[in-house]
Amino acid sequence: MTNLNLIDRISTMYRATFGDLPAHIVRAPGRVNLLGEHVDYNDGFVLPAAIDRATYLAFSSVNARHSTLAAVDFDQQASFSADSVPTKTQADSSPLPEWALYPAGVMWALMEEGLPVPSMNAVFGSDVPRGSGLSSSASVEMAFVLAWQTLGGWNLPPLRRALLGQKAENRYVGVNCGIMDQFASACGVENRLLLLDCRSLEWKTIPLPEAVSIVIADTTIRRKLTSGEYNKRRAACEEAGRLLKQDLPNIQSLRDVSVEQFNRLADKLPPEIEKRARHVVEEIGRTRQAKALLEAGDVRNFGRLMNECHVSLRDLYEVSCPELNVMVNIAQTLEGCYGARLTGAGFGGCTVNLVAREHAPAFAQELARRYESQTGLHPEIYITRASKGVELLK
Ligand code: NG1
Repeated sequence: MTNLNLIDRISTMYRATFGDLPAHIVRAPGRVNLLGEHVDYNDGFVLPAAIDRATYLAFSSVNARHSTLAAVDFDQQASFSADSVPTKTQADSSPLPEWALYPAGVMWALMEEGLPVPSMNAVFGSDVPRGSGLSSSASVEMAFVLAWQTLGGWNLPPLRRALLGQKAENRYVGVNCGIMDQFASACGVENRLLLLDCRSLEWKTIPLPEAVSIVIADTTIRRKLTSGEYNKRRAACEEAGRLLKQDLPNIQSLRDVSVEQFNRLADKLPPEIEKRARHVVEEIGRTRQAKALLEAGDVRNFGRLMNECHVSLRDLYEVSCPELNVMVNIAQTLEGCYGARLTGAGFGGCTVNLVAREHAPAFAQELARRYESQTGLHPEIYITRASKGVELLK
């Protein structure tokens, strides 16, 4: 579903800022992950979908040294060029504002690749909530990669564009994320889930049964200090891999350890490392089962895997928080709910729920009502659909 209101806002701001109408408009979706959490950086499998919330970018090429961007959501402008980007500064040598690191990082990654990156005037805005596990940053990156591709006259396949966005986020913004977010935003297909092997980067689509809806529930808790905790989880997984390699010399990462092997060797690991690694090994096991279940239309058993995933993220990986647990616990008791769990990195943000389509509106209403009465917080609930990946609308 295209957000015509937002397109109108960015176009109006574009005209107010630059004096004419934008030549192009790009839409780049956020994503929700149905299964395979915290396994993208362990070479595992993930099962995300692009969603119908997106970043919209209005832009035109400009014959100037600097690109000038305006962000409607921040009501701010930034301006940078090939010369200022490496030092994360603007045309006037002041530091880039945080939101501008994403487009500037994309410019940096494209330049590193030797791709032409013509200057642009641009305005962008997003209806993907920030910091809620729906990959608003990846959607901004994918919007700018496609914008510069449009102006630069080069043409890369979606997965290559996703890898460039990930490089921008890892090496320029400084967030050590896996490939899942940019992949989903770049490669989304309507009404399909995407199954990605994060090692080989092979992927296929799996139909989402007609009779189910994806419902996203935002706890409104914004994660704090996440990157520190996220990096600690990554380090624990690497440490587990290193220790298990003493008995399993052929493994490259936790992806190569079966549940049986892990059970046999688990007591050789320090307790906290064991819990983290158990989540990863078992979660990869769950994603291996998911494909057959979904292809057979067995939503009930797929939903059971989602519920198990939440318990594992809560008790073993320890990335949940009280509000996420309240949201999931309520959801799992409501009519029509097949599965519910936290989605994304955790520590706040959203849950993802698979709900029988006919029950979805009542589910959303009741979930909001009960969550509010238990926490005093007013949640946002979206009934969403698997949508198309990044696209040029105009
Ligand atoms: P979110 O919560 O959307 O930021 C993060 C990582 C993903 C993945 C998930 C956990 C970032 C930007 N992305 O997602 O790569 O590791 O956590 O599965 O940190």
